[in-house]
Amino acid sequence: MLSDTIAAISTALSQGAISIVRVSGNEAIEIVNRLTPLNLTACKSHTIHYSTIIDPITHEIIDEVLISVFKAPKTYTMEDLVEINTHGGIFVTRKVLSLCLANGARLANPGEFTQRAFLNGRIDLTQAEAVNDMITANTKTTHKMAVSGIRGSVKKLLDPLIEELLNIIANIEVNIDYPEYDDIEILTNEKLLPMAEKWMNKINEILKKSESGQLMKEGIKTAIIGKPNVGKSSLLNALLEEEKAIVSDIAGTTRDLVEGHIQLGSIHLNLIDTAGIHHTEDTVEKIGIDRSIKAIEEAQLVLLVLDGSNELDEKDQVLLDMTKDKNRIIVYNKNDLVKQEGLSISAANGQIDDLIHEIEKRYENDLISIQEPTLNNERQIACLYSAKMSMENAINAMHQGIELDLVDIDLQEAYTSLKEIFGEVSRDDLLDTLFSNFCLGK
Ligand SMILES: Nc1nc2c(ncn2[C@@H]2O[C@H](COP(=O)(O)OP(=O)(O)OP(=O)(O)O)[C@@H](O)[C@H]2O)c(=O)[nH]1
Ligand SMILES: [Mg+2]
Repeated sequence: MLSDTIAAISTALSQGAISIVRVSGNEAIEIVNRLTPLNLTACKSHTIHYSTIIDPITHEIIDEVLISVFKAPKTYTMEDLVEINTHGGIFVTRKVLSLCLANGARLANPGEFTQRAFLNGRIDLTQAEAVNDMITANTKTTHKMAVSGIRGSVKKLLDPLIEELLNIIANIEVNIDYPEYDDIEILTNEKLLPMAEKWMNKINEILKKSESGQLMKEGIKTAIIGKPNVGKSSLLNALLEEEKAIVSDIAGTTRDLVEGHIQLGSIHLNLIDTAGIHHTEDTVEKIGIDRSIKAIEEAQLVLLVLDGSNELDEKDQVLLDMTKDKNRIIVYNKNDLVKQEGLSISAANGQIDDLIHEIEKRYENDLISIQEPTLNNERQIACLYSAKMSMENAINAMHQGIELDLVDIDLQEAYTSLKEIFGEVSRDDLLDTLFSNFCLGK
């Protein structure tokens, strides 16, 4: 598969000042050479040349261009790579690409340039993923994570742990082959268990920070809940600073979930305004209420709104009970009418600063922990998690005095899971799916 030469438009396909057509593979230089009067084969690597692209059949000039020549192996893909900067018109860019394809290149799949960089060993899988993260990053936090990911932060983070794991495995294997300890129990208790437990602590720490990182990256699923008319939709609008949801003094105004996104400093909330929860015979309202209950279950943060201008009743109590185990913030709304003890706001008047401070305070630690290196996505976290599970099995086995060659199997599994993070033991179909999420030409 790597023997063919691929081509694609690497810039967005819309009108712009310039577009780039990228060609990579053994024949990249030769193919583009057929389209230009320059002698590209004689050009030095990492040089840029002003020239024209000419249709070799009609001899028509297609565009004046800049051609960059990068010779293997110091290129993005580690293959010969040519980039043609065309004028940024859709027609001309497509024409240049089609000439490349007519002269021996194959259209690249999404992400295939980066996939080649990975398959040719220039970057590991976490770095390849970070390339995509960089393209999709839209906040300071996601950008920062992408930069460190591209620079190999995950490898730096996990290399010492891989080393320590190998050390534990080596200790076991030496003792299986050349038992220096007569009593295996002494070896496990004095040497292996403390090493394994120390390792586990570090893994747990990384998992915790990585989960915080994910939360900051994906945004916190936040449900605004409460009985009808307490001001949930008013609160959504106040947070979004726009009139997104309908507000009225009729109980049961909101019947379906209304969503919005806000950025509070580095904290990103995915907000859902829900239908007021109460007992009703109205079929449509009932469906809305079922959705509200589901939204509460899925929420990572619940903003429970109470009407501070009225006595709490059993409907409020039901919601207080329903959410008691959730990560929740209780807010008394309508403090312009009556100000209650506790966190109080006036959603209708946009007086919600205290609530915003409370949210910021709650996620302060998550923000601090993402200043440190973490894993960068769910796939990596899942691999590390399975490494942790294998180590947990190994530790349990050691505690039970189970034979070391069996413990060794669990440890080998932990090692394989760690290697999988870097794509060193990945299945091809998994890799294909992963890279297919990339842009064309990347
Ligand atoms: N005085 C006062 N009234 C408010 C405040 N916030 C909301 N209201 C009023 O309360 C009523 C209900 O507001 P909504 O935001 O529609 O309440 P809701 O909780 O979304 O109601 P449902 O969608 O029916 O469940 C409206 O008349 C709002 O103007 C506030 O801070 N002070
Ligand atoms: Mg509403």
